[in-house]
Amino acid sequence: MAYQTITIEIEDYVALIRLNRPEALNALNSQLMGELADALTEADRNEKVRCIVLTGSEKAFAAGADIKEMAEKTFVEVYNDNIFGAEIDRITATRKPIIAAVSGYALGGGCELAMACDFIICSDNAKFGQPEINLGVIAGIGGTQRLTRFVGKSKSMDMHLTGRFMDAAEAERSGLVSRVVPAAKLIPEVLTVAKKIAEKSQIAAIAAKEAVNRAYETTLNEGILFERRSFQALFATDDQKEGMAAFLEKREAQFRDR
Ligand code: CO8
Repeated sequence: MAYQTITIEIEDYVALIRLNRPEALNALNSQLMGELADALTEADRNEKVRCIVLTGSEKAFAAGADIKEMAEKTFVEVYNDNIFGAEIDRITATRKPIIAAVSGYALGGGCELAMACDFIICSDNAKFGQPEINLGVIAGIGGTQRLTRFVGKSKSMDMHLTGRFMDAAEAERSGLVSRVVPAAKLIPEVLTVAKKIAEKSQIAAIAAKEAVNRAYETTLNEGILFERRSFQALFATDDQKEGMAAFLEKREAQFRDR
């Protein structure tokens, strides 16, 4: 499918999706969110894709929702359009692992989009923030909930109430990102991580993603039971037999997603 606001390259079972509105620092407008949701749905169905990397430019992952598109809207319009609601739900419904590779600004909806991915690797020039309060609004696609789960109440309140930015070191220290890498190496490093994930059993990768996400949706006991059932169910797969046999035979496993 031809997209105008994003680009996609698929290589070695990894889809690299780039937000591509450089004139607006990749601000998220309706077209971009629609195209991104479509691309992720497509990637989920594509057998040539086993892991997805979502990135922006060196200067900006995304500087937020498009303020020009939103500025004149009324309550009735944003309510009736459910602005970005359906798209972010489709994005988080993606079953295959998605890594956000963040360089530069990840602000407002940009920070929220990064947090809607499975984990974030950022470059040392990254800046995260929820500055919506400066515009007289608040986060609208999960920021108050997801940032709080990532970094805790105190830091989340600080970010949402002051609108200040968090640099890469603080983001790593507080658990918002899993790794920080030099800006020039961001994409190669993240692609290496993505290729490593792409080599795993796809069934186990999706089960791991579902189980970790359960930690945010349910009680500890329910989550542990969900994990236990998924673990047990994986013994019905050929990949479990192959993975364990390969270990015992001291060779690389050849997973076949069965
Ligand atoms: N929307 C639209 N255009 C933008 C945005 C944005 N969020 N951010 C930057 N741009 C545009 C600028 O207008 C400018 O365009 P032009 O050259 O035509 O004037 C171009 O990108 C370059 O930007 P700057 O000249 O401002 O670049 P600087 O390097 O000086 O500054 C900043 C970079 C600090 C990132 C600055 O651009 C900035 O503060 N941007 C806005 C950040 C922000 O407030 N983000 C939050 C937006 S609100 C939001 O995300 C709500 C989420 C809820 C989503 C659910 C409902 C939709």
